Amino acid sequence: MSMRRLILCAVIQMSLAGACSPSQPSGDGAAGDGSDVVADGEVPAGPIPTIEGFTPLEDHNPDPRVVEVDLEARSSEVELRPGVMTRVWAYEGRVPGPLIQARVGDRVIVHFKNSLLAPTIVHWHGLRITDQMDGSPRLMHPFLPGTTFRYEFVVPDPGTYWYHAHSDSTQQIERGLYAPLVVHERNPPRFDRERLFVLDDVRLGSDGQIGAFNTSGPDIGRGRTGNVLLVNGSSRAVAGSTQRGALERWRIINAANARTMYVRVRGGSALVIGTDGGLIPTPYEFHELEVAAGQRYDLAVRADAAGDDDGGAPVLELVNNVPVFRADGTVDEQLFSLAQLRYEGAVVSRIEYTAPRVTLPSIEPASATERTLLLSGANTDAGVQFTINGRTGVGHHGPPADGGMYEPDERFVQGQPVRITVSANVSPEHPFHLHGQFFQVVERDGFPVVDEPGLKDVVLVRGRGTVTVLTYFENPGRWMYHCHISEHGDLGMMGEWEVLPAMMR
Ligand SMILES: [Cu+2]
Repeated sequence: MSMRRLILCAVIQMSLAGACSPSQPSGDGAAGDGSDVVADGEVPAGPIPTIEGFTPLEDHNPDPRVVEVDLEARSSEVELRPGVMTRVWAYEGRVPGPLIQARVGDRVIVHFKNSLLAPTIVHWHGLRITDQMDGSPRLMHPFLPGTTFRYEFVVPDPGTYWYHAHSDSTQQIERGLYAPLVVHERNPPRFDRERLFVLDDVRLGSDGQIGAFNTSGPDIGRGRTGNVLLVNGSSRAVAGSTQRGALERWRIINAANARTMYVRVRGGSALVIGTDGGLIPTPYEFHELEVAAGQRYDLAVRADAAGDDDGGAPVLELVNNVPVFRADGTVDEQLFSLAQLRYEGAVVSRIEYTAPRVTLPSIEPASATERTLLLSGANTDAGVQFTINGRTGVGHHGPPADGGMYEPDERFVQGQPVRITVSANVSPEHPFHLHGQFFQVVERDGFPVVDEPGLKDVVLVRGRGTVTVLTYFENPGRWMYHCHISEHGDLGMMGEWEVLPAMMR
């Protein structure tokens, strides 16, 4: 049984005490159709948890198993900084765009309309859906201005995801085309409150507008970093309240073009309970959590500050450390508050968090195929070109003009374990993203990794180091892999693998 199915089975067995068997491919051959998650005719679970401060996009389908929404990309003005209106490109005119939420196994239908003046395409980051709905510009032309497209897919895995533009990502994500997507567990763990923090940084000029995009220099080498940190679309920290003893679920999404976030929780205690691929069986403590561009983490946060020695009420706080690298080689902390929640009163009943009892498979199958990827780049006559194994990825703007298809770099068979070792010899770091699959981080620099549990779809390749991930390629289809620093991906640090359905083996 595959990695992910083991997890789903365990979760289901814990929550529903039902039997679980491996899923069968759906009629269209797509994996992740949810058939192993929710049986037909099953009584829907209770209400979906409310995520504080987010109003989900309106679901206008009465079927409780279908979420059907309208989504428009358009130019808009929003208040990223207090008192300053910034021209953005945004889903439904908001930054971040509206929350789309569903329950695992639900069918999601998105009536998308492009009201921008540029082509765009929406990618559902992390969802293991069919490749025809993935929003890959290698498979499908971005939608022209004024056109519509009907996305339809079944969400197979509970977790914290996001959706964003995948054409000219450097500009389109920076201009605001990103939004959260949450797939709730069938029977979610209990919390007193749920919150969501979508992190970003944006570069604003003195006029409050998004500055010009450079085609060379540090913006390309390191990726574009902003001068304003945003949390949920504002430079101001989220303000609110909590209660002493409360247990909260915080979902964190890094939507920045390039910046790695280093988040901490103060005035309470926190555990990592989930990664890109959903809840993990082994929650862990942290002082500072590295969240690379594209990654997500779920935290269980307990409002248990020791007290109020100075006479004031304590505050539960989410902060981001933006390290300052000094010329003498030292690194200073620079802490920015992302959320400040005042303690007000106390909870009556204290909820304990229990992780799902899941068993991950061996992460070292003897049969695993080995592959290596070298992320690199060089200055050429055509400007900076990034490469993977010497190839500059193409297809950011759509399939070939002659109506054909690009060839994938390699074909694998569904269920085939593959160890992928990624290294880089250019730029300080690369968040490596694989579409349509999850993987486990198994080694860094040749040594086993013990502190990065859980399933991921983005892993940070640091400096000149190497990282090895193991995937089982469970989802057939054609899947992009690329650096999630938009500037690198857009300039060629991208490729594509095809996963053939197991029945074709
Ligand atoms: Cu990169």
